[in-house]
Amino acid sequence: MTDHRDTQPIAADVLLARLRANDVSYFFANAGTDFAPIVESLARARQAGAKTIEPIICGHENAAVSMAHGVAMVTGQPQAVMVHVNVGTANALCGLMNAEREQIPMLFMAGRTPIVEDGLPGNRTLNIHWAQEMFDQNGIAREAVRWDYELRHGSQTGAIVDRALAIAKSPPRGPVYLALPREILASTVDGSAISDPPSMAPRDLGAPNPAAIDAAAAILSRAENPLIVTASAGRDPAAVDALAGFADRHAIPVVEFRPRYLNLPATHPMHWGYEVGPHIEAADAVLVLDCDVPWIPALAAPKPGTPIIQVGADPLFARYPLRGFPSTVTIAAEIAAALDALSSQIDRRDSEVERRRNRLTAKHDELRAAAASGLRPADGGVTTFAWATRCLADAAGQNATFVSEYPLVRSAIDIDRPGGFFGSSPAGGLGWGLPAALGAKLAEPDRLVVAALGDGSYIFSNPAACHQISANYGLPVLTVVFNNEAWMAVERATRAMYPDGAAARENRFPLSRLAPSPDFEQFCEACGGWGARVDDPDALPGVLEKAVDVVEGEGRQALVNILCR
Ligand SMILES: Cc1ncc(C[n+]2csc(CCOP(=O)(O)OP(=O)(O)O)c2C)c(N)n1
Repeated sequence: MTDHRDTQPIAADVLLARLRANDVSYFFANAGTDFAPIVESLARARQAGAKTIEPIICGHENAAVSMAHGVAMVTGQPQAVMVHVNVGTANALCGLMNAEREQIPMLFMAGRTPIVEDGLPGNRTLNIHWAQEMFDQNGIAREAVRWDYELRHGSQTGAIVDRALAIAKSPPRGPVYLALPREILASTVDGSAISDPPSMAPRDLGAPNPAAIDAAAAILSRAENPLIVTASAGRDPAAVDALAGFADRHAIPVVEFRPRYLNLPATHPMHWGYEVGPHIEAADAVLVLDCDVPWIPALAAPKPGTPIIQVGADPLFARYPLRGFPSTVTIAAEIAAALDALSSQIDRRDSEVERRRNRLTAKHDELRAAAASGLRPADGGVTTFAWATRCLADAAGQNATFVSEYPLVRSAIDIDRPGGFFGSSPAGGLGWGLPAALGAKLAEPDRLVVAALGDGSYIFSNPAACHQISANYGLPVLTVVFNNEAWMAVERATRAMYPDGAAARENRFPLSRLAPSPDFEQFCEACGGWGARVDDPDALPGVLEKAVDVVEGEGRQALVNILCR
């Protein structure tokens, strides 16, 4: 029997070894004929008892790429994904777009159809090997990645893996794409590359520019009504503490606008909720922290001439074709570093700050009281998204991680723990939430992970693939479907554009209903999980508690299908 130690290494061996050497833990794979050298390499390593990267079989590419996203959003560490040639790339593209816009590092790989028609190990052997070749396979993914390459020679493998990961980890972080021809993966190589340490360190942002910090501090020192707006400052958990300290010390309110992370604990006295519209016009300075869209210009905007400070790894979002938000001072920096530097430069009298803090805290209390009132539906009423959120928050508790593909009503749930909340990428590619939650569970197996999804989003996630992965790898996640039997976003958009239009007048919106609604709970049950469907708002707390018990106590996945509006 051949064994890892007495067989000449192939490029696939180097690829897998170098992923491990770069601290990549998982290899999310949706395989095809292009994988033969990878499969062989994993089998050889297993027979030799060698440690390898952990392969995770994913029944759909969207699950693979979104699980890698889920692990990286929790740990900050890029993971590896490999899919089948051009067609697998196409299936994964939506997830890649999500990852790119949310600055999620990832090494995304795809086979490339064999280069030659015969004469080399790995050459073409199936009819698909002709039809799957493209003039530019990488071009499918190029707009959604930071860098791409096709491996040309086995001897390049180690250096290319190192380079790909160094680029993925360099801010603004993001996915990179590597195409892998079968002959190259199968080619024999010098084995020393297997044990080499990584050869390339990622770039970091360094200290923020002192002149820009001074200019920003001067603006904030003068302002009477400054406002902080953020979506993703909490991508770095250290920034949550930094922001909490900064907002408190200088008495500046914070709005989490369409947040993708827990940026500031909901109970922090400077937390002003999740809507920027009511506050933006009164602001006389705006500090934008890692936020691609700090307000919606067509709805409400700062007064003309208001100084705006934008901070982030890519503060002007250079990869967005159009983004016109002014930036009086632009600071490329990690959020925590920028806030620390700013904090010591802001100069305002303590008594003024104290007065402002009292006023802002009163407003915070008022906003929270308003959000907490009237959540419970009246007798005979239907379950609302806000009530479902409240019940879910109570059942899951503060230690849970919530992954929301839109439905969680953030003002109805107090999340205080950095890393306790993850929201969808602004790219908005649906189908992310459930596999991202599976990735979060893989990263933190002892934590309760909740996937909160619309019925539309759940269908987009390829539920059969996701529940099968959950069962296969022992990843019990609580899935909660906020089921309004519709694509309500489509209805809302039509109402907003045509408030008196034909669809609104008739209250019938073509292309937005998802009825009849399947018994989604049975999808989970079909994979050994527990499921329930509930429409009575009073029964909801009990059902959710039971579901949490199943996940936590029995280690089984569970799905609660909540009929709600
Ligand atoms: C891949 C993809 N296809 C289509 C859309 C367009 N889209 C945006 S929201 C939405 C409806 C989502 O339905 P659901 O999850 O049930 O949430 P609801 O709008 O009902 O609250 C659709 C189809 C999208 N964002 N992503």
